[in-house]
Amino acid sequence: MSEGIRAMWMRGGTSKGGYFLASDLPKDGGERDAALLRIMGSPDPRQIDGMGGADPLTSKVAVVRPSEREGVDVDYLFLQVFVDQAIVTDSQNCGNILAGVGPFAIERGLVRAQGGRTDVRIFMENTGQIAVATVETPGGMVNYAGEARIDGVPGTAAPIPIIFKDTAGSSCGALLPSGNAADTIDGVEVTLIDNGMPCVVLNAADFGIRGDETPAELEANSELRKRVEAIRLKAGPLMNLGDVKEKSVPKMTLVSPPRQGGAISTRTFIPHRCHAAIGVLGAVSVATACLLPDGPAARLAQVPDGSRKSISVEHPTGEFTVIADLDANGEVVSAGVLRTARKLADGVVFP
Ligand code: NQM
Repeated sequence: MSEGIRAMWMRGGTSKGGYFLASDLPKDGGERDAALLRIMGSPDPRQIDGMGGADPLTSKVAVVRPSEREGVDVDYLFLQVFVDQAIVTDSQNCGNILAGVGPFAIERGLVRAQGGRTDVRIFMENTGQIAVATVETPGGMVNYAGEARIDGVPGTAAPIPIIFKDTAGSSCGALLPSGNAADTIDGVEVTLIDNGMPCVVLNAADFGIRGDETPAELEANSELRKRVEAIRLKAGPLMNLGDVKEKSVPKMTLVSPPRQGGAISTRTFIPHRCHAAIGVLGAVSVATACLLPDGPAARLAQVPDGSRKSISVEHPTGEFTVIADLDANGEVVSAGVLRTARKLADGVVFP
C-alpha cells in the first residue's frame, strides 16, 4: 500500500471535499489527478471505493499553497472530481469549497491568526481573482462553532463572510461574453453571464415547468435535461469556453418568479445533476443577471432599490443572499456572501 497523502476533510458551505497542501500532492498533474480519482472512488456512480459522496457537491478538492503574490496569503486551486467519469477538471471555481480555505490555511500554519478575527486573502487560481474570507480565531485558534445559519446545511456554525471583487468575466473574458443581456438558442431566450461562474440563465416556463419542482423531479425529466444540455453545448463556444462536453461549466439556471419573498427562484443544473441549493459564484452570477436591463432573470426578478442590493436567490433548500455593490453605471463591483465551514477529519488518505 502507498504511504498515503495528508488531507483534511471539510464541509465548505453546502459542499464537502478534501483539502490538501499543494506540497503534499504529486507535482505531476496527471499523477495528481490519478491519485484524486482513487481517493474519491471515481469513476463510479456510488464512489463506493473512495471518500466521495456520490454527488458532484461532495466530490470536490481544494489545493492550497502559500502565495507569492503581493498582499495575498494563499493560492487556492479548485478541482472537481467527476463522480461517474474519470475526469478531474480545473475548468470551474467553487465558492463553497472556498469557505473552508481560510480555516484550513490557518490550521496548517500558512496564515497566522490575528486576534479574534483573521482576514485571509485568497487568490483563486481557477479564475485569477481574489476573495477575502474572515475567519473567527479567538485565542489564535480557528473557531467553527457559532450561530450563523445557511440554508442547505442543518444547524448553525461560526460565520465566514466572504467578499469578492472584480469577478466579472472570470472565465469568459467578459460579464456578458456574447455582448448581449439576452440571446436566443434553440428558440429559447437565454442570458449568458459570468460574474464569477459561467451561467446560462433560462426561464423555467419556456420548458413547460413551474420552476419550483424538486431536484429529483427535474433530474427525472429526461426531455428537459436533453433540451437544457443541447443549449449548454451551443452556449459553450458563445461564452468563449470552447467545447464544454467534458466541462462542468456553464451551469444552467432555470429561473421563475420568487415564492418566498426573495428576488428570484432558481433550479440549477451543474450541469447534469440538479443542485440541492445553488453555488456561491453561481448565485453571484444569477443575482447579477437580475440587475441587467434585459433577459429572463431581469424580467422576473423583484429587485430592491439602492446602490447596495441585497438579492435573495431562492433555491430548492431555501435562499442565498448576495449583497451586491453597484457603481454609478449600475454595474456590480463587489459581492458579499455569508458561508460557514466545518472541519470533519484530519489525517491521511490512501490513493
Ligand atoms: O458557484 C457547485 C457548489 C458549486 C459551486 C457547482 C460553487 C460556486 O455549490 O461558487 O460553490 O455549481 O458546481 O459548491
